[in-house]
Amino acid sequence: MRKQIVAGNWKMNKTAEEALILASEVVNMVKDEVNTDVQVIIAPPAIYLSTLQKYTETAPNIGIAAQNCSNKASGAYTGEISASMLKSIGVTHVILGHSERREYFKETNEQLAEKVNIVLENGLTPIFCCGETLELRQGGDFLAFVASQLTDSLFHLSPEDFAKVVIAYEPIWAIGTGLTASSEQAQEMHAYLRGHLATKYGQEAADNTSILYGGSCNEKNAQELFACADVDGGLIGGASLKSREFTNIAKSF
Ligand code: 3PY
Repeated sequence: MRKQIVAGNWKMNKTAEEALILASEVVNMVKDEVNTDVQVIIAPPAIYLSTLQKYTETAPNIGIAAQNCSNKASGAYTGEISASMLKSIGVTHVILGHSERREYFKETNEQLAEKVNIVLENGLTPIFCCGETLELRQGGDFLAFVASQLTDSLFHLSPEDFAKVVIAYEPIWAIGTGLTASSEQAQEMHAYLRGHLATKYGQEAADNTSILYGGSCNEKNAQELFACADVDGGLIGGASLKSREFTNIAKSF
């Protein structure tokens, strides 16, 4: 059985004090209200990971993710943070290939394949993001495009390593725009991607892979999205900055 997961991507938001308040509220609400079968992950800015990790380790179903990491192991890479550093402070997951990193920092599928490798080598779980632009969706070739992101960055993995990966489908046209994919659009893509995974790793492995939906997911639409057969939770942007709303989303299965 695959895991149900709700991960909050805080992006570049919150001061230190605000981050402490948000994390402690989320952890307390999740402990009190969310089914322990649901895995909840917060992904604050890297500067807060070490402090906030202490909060998250108080519950087994709460994890903490970095929003990115280097594709290099160590060395003269000014400003970068390595997977082994993240591991050493108790981080559990790393978001990789978010469309904002692909767009503003020009991350390529090849670099992301290296990041996936280094994250796995350090015993962390990659949350691998994929998704199409509005032009691609309107052009009709969007299913194959998103599948190729998985092929290029993940299909070199052994079945054992692949089994540790979480996938997040985030249509770029739905990120920060207030537009959400309809549940039919999300289900179509998730089912297609699961079928694509099955061609490489077999149906059982595909069925065991959690595929999250991201892109303006909020407390109003989460229930309908999470009810789709192939949607296993969400990667939440703006709505993860409000403890009440984020917890409500985690209760939407
Ligand atoms: C969004 O929902 O806007 C996101 O980008 C989540 O990662």
